[in-house]
Amino acid sequence: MPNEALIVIDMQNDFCEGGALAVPGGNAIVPLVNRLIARHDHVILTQDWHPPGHASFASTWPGADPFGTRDFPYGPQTLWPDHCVQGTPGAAFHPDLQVGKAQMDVRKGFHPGIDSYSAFRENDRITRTGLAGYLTERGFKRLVMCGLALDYCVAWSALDARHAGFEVAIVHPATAAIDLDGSKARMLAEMRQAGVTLDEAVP
Ligand code: VGL
Ligand code: ZN
Repeated sequence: MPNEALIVIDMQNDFCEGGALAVPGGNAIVPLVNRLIARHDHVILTQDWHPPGHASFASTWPGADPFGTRDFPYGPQTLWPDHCVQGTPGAAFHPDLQVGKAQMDVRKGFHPGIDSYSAFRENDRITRTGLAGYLTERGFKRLVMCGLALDYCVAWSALDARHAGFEVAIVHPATAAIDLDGSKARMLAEMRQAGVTLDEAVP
């Protein structure tokens, strides 16, 4: 479809088994994501791309624990183990990911004090990545999403894409979830409510 783009979210080493913030099942979806890449004409990749000492890292705050919550100027923010530090092997794409035909690579989370789950809007919900403008200028209307993590970066990206007026379908088997404190069920419900389609078959 000429007006459809595939958005592959954060298929980086740190989110796969062996990485700093490993999502269970991350490695196993690589072949499915590659199949989706092969079957789409327009492929866009995203990368979580944090500077060292990023505010979302628990290690930045003395006494704080990973997976805890801290109040940020923009609201409560989950703290994570250090991950996807700019230019490190953990921030690189999974070595088996077929990245060659990607037309765009969106990096997010590089502002030192703001986390960014969504590929469109950072966690302050104000700062833009520029992706909506890019997709609009290129005339895309329908977005197919896959990657990591289903209940964080994929979900937030899908919700923001709906908010920006795009049709959104997630290929459920080509995702994997962190599932922290019920986040998976919560985000699946929010996405359905927002009109995000969850496809159970991989085309
Ligand atoms: C992500 C937590 C922190 C994700 C990124 O890609 O889902 N999750 N940074
Ligand atoms: Zn991150």
